[in-house]
Amino acid sequence: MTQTLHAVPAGDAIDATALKADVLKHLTFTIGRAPEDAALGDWRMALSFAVRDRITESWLASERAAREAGAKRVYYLSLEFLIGRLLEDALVNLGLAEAAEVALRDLGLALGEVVADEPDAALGNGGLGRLAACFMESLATIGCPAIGYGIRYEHGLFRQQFEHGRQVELPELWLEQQHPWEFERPGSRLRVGFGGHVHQVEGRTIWHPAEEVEAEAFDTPIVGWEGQWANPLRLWSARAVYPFDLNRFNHGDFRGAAEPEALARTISRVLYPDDTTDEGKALRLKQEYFFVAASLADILCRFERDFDDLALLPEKVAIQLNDTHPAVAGPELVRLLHDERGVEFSRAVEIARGCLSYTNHTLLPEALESWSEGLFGHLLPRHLEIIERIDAEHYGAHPDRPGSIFEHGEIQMGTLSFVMAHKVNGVSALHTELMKETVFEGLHQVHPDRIVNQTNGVTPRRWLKSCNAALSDLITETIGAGWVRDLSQLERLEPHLGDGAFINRYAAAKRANKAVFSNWLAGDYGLKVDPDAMFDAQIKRIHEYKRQHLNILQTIAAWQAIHDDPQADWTPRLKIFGGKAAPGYHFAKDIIRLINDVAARLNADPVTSKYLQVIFLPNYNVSLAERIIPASDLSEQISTAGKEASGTGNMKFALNGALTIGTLDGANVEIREQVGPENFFLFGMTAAEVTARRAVPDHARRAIEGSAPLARALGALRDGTFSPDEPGRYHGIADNIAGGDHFLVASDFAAYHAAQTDVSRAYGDRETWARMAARNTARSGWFSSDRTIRGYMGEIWGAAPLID
Ligand code: T68
Repeated sequence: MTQTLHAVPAGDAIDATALKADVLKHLTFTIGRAPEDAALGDWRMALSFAVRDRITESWLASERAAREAGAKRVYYLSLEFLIGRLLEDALVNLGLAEAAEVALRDLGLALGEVVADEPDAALGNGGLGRLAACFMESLATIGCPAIGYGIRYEHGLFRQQFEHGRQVELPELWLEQQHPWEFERPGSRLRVGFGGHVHQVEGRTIWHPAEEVEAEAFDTPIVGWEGQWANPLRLWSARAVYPFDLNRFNHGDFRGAAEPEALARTISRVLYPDDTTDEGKALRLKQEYFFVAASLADILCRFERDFDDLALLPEKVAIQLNDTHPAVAGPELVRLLHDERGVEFSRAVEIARGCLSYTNHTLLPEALESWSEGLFGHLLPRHLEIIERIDAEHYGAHPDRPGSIFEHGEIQMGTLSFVMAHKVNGVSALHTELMKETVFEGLHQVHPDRIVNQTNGVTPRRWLKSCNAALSDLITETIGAGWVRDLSQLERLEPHLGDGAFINRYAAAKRANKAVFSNWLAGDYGLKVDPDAMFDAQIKRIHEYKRQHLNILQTIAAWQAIHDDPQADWTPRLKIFGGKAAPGYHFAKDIIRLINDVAARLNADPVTSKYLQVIFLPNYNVSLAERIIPASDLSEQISTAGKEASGTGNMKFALNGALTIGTLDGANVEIREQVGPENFFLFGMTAAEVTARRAVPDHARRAIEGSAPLARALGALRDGTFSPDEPGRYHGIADNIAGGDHFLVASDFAAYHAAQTDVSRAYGDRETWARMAARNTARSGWFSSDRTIRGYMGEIWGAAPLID
C-alpha cells in the first residue's frame, strides 16, 4: 500500500490519502453502504460525491467573485447539452486523476472500471448539443461567469440496437441510477403558463394562461481546467403545480388523480430525437417555451438582486440562443420588460436585443424551424401579438422588406431570432458566408454588421488530454503541459517533426491506442482486426448530406477491386461506422442496414477480409467517440459541400492525429488551411460547383456512365449481393443515387474513389504518414473551444474573464 503512494509525487500522495478518506466517508454517510457490501456503482457514487465536494467549493467561490466584481454574466440557452460522462472530466480538470487511481487501488478497485460505470448523459442529438457541452467546459476554464440553461430530460437520446442489421430504438435510462452531480433546488420553483387569453387593464396587457406547470431547477457545476473556476449547468424539470388531486382520489378516480402530474412531466420527459419530422410539434413548442420562460425569469431575478435599473440589462446580461430552439426568448423578454415591468415597447425591444444573440447551425431548408400561427397562438397568445408588433416595427423601419417573420403562413424562427439579436453568428467561415448569401441575404443587406463568424472548437481537456493519454503524455514530455490551457502551444511541436525519434514515438502512441481498441473490438464484438490496418472512421449522425452511403458504396467498389486481383499489394483497412438515424428518417435507416449487410458479407469473405473489414458500432455516443478517435488513422468528412455547417468531429480527429479525407465544406476548409493542403486528402465539388451541377440534367446518369466502379457497385446493390434473401432491399438507395441524387453521391464518386486510392498509397509509407499525422496535431491548436469562447466574449457578449 505504502509502495503505491511512494510511486507518485508527494502532492498526489496527499490528495490520494484525503480522497480515499472522503470516498469512504461518502460511501458510509451518503450512500449508506459498508465497504464489504459496496458494488461498483456504490464506489463510483462515493468517488463522484467526493469529487463534487471539491468542485462545489470552486463553484461557490466563483459565484462570490462574479458577484463582487459586478461582472457581466453569460447565459447559454440550449435545448441540448450532450455532456457524456462527468467523473473523468472532473478528475482530470481538478488534477486528481492520479490521486484517484491510487486511492481506488488502495481500496481494491480500478479507476478505469469505476469511470466506465457512469452512464452517458445524452441530453442532445449531435454536434449542436456537444458544442454546448464543450462551451460549458471552456467558459469555466477561461473563468467567464456563465450559466448554461436547458431541460433535464428524463430520457436522453434513444439507445440504438441492431436487429438483423436494422436500427431499433430503445428508451435511454440515464436517470435510473442516482445522478450524483446535480443539486436539486425544490425551494426555487417557477411557474410557466400556456394558452389562455390576453386582455387589457388600465392600458396594460395581462396574459391569463389556461394552464400552468412548475419548473424545478437542478444545478450541475461544471469545473474548468485546474479547478480555478466553475459555472452551473441549470436544467429544468417540469412538474404539476398541484401534483395530486386529492378530491379525485377520494372519489376513487386514482388514474385521474395522478393525471395532472403525468401531463406536466411530459414536458421534460424526452429529448426531441428527430430533426426531420413533424411529430410531437406542440410538445416541442411547449418544451421550448418552458425552458426559456423559466430561464429568463431566473436571469431577471438574478439581475434585479444586484441592480435596479433595467437599462443596465445589456451591460450585465448576455443571452446566447443556441440555434432557434430558444427563439421565443425574444418575445418573452419583451413581455417581461413591457407587460410586467412597464418599459415602453420599442425600448423593451431595444433592451432585449442588446442582451440577445443567436447562433445558426444549419442552412438546410427542412431543418429551419417554423411554427404555424394557429398552434403558436393557441399556446402562446401574448407572444404571437408581441411578434406581430416586432415584425411590424421592423418592417416599418425597413420598408424594402428584407423578409418578414411571417412567411408561408408560418412564424419563421430564424428571422425572429435574427431580428431580436444584436449579433448572429455562423459556426465556420464558409457557413457564415453562405448565411449572408442564402437564408439571411435580405436581412444581411439591411443589417450588414449583424452576422459574424465564430468557428466551432472542441475542448482539449476531454478530446485530447483525457481521451488520449498516450499522445498527451508524449506532447507534455516534448513541449511541457501549457498546451492544455493554451492549445496554440501545440505549434511548438513543429520543430520536432523533422526528428525521426519523435515521429517514431508519435507513431508508437497511435499504435498503442489502436492495440487497445482492437482488443476491445475483439472482446466486445468478436471482431478480430489487425492493429496495423488503417483505421478509417465515419462517426456522426446518419444523414444523406453527410453521405455515409458514398462511403459504403466506395467500400463496395474497393471490395470488388480486391476480388479482381487478390494478389495485388492492397493496404489493409478497417472501416468503422457509428451514428444514429432519426427514428422517422427511413432513408437513413436503410443506409444503416446496408452498411451492416455489407459488413456481414465482407467480414466473412475469405479472399478479401484480410484487406478490408467493416464494422458499424451500435449506440454511438460521446464515450464511444472518446474510444474511436484516438485510435483512428483516417477521418471521413465527406458531406456535400455547402451542407455541413461546421463539423466538430473533424477537429477532434485532426487533433488526435487522424488525416482527413474531405470536401471543402464547413470547418474542413479551415482545417485544411491550418494543417496544410499536403496533409489533407481533398476531393469533390465546391459549394458553388454543387449548385451548378444540380442544374445539369441527368447529372447522376452522366456520372455513372463515367465511372465503371460506380456502375458496378450500384449493380451489387441492385442484384441482391448484400441481401440475397430480399434482392430488392437496396433498390431504393440505388434508385435515389441514380435518380435525383440531390446530395451528388454519383457526381462526387469518382473523385472520392481516386482520393481513397491516394490515401491507401500514402498509408503504405508509415513514416511519412506519421509525420503528416503529427503535423495535424501540431497545427490543430486553433480548434480549441477556448479560442471560440474568447471570440464570443470579445465580439458578441462583451464579457471578460475573471481569472488570468
Ligand atoms: C450541427 N447541427 C451541424 N443539429 O450539423 C454541424 N438540429 O455542422 C455543427 O458542427 C454543429 O451543429 C455545431 O455547430 C446539429 O447538431 C441538431 O442536432 C439539431 C437538433 C434539433 C433540431 C435541429
